[in-house]
Amino acid sequence: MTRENLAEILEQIALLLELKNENPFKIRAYRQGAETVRNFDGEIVELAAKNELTGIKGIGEALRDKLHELASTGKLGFYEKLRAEFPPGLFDLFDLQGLGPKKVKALYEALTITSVADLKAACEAGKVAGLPGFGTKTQTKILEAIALRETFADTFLLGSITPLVEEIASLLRLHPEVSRVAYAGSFRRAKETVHDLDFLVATKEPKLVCEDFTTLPQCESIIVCGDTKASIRLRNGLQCDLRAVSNAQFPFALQYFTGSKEHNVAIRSLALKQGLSLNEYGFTGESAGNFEVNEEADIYHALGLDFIPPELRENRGEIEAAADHTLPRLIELTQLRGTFHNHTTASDGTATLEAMADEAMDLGLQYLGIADHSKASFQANGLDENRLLDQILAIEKLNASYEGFRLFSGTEVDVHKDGSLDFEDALLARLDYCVASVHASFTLSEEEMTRRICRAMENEHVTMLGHVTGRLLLKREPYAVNHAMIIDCAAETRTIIELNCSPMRLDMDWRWWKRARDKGVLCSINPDAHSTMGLHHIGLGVRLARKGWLRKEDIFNSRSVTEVEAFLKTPKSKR
Ligand code: DGT
Ligand code: CA
Ligand code: CA
Ligand code: ZN
Repeated sequence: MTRENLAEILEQIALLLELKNENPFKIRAYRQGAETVRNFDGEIVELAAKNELTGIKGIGEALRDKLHELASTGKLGFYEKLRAEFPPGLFDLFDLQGLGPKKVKALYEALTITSVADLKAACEAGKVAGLPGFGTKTQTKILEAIALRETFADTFLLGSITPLVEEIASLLRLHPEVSRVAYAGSFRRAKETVHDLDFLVATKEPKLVCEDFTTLPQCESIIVCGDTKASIRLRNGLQCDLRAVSNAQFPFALQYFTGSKEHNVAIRSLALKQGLSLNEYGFTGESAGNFEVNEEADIYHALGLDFIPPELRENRGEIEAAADHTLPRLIELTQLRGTFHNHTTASDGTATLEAMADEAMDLGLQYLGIADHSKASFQANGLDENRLLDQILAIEKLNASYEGFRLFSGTEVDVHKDGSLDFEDALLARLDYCVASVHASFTLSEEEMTRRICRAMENEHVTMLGHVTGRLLLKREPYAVNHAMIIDCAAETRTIIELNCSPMRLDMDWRWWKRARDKGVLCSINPDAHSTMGLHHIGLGVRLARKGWLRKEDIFNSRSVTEVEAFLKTPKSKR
């Protein structure tokens, strides 16, 4: 049982109770319980197992008993009984973009839809459009969501599988016959989404380690188990491959299985030109004996290259740069001094201003930028002018009480369809900074959308552009924008572009950052946190910034609080 398991089960209970039309207060208690569990400052699983969760705000008696049962036995009778009242396929419906409990309930009751397959058939037969609250537009949207789900059935978000990867790697490290452990593949390269995980171990007992790999607690089924490799499927559907090699082969296998394929092809042909043949086991060829390879870096050095960080291995110029010794010195998490674009309970966040600030301090940050939604985002409880003014005062007051830390007051102001902003300039001028984001009217043409966003960036008060394309990885396609023009406009107007590091956004996409950097555009690594745990995504953001070739000097929030204050006070044209 992990913290996330506990929280998810509480959330599922809330959904089930909603399906059953239960008392809304009861439903809300479970939902809040899930958030409390997620954000709890302490070893919540252990405390629950020992039944020591007393006097915690947001966890009443009933919830405490349930958490205790879950953490100590791994099961919850109440939840299982509740689940058994509904067909299991029903839960998949909640994963579809745009389908909440109310809609799922209506589909279930009116059309006895109990699976995604049922829903697809009903939409195709035109039955869903006729339901109250649905209509043809919703029906088409549901079909699109189902199609996306089918395309992405075997694709996972980098950010959401990271804890799982760490867990498996640390279990492998505990194996007495294993001397080295690494993960390779797209995960190591920090691709925003991955298809399968590739683990690698050095061992003298490959067969035994492969067999033990198939008995990991996370394993649901065994795909293959051989003498030197094994593949398993985890409970969440993710496939994990393991290769067991000798200690001498390990660096070569790590280089090979990290990929990308395109990078490897180019590296191998470079090796051939030097009379070396390279594969996953080692060097062969006339000059192979000249090199001693203990680490992966030794392979690159043998070829006359600087070590290439895994994030860059996409054959997009990194090999040439490594040969010229001009690889960028990539940003590191420890270099971040603060972060921007964060929400609080004032709009749709789950943590208060104070709690967000405390978490940022715990993370070792010097400053935190708040940017709650503006009034046009009414679905996210966006702030109107008065509430924003109140927040500015609350932040001033808090700042007076801090030493060595400060909050920056900002807004995530909606960009209207025509590119105008949801707040007047006079109000924006009273803020420390402003993130401008598109949250509605996604279907404009590329030209109109680009003009809309550029117009927002031309505003003197817009410090940074939020999530450039609005994409939700595996859920919602990006809206059409011309990245090249947006980057040019950002450079011209001295507007920072954000790297939104919410796991499902990772927007602007890593493929565009080098271009932005070369035009002098600054990047702000922004978690878009809606909870205290959300702040922890800055680590994921750093991985993607690295993948985008960004260095410390390209990252706005690597600057000290004094530098940031001075920057924000300077008119855009002089920055
Ligand atoms: P994905 O699709 O997210 O799992 O992406 P990768 O890159 O992890 O791909 P995967 O798991 O199929 O293979 C891991 C690495 O192994 C890949 O990045 C490069 C290497 N590799 C696999 N197949 C080939 C191949 O046919 N040729 C070469 N040169 N390398 C390969
Ligand atoms: Ca892979
Ligand atoms: Ca693989
Ligand atoms: Zn937003």
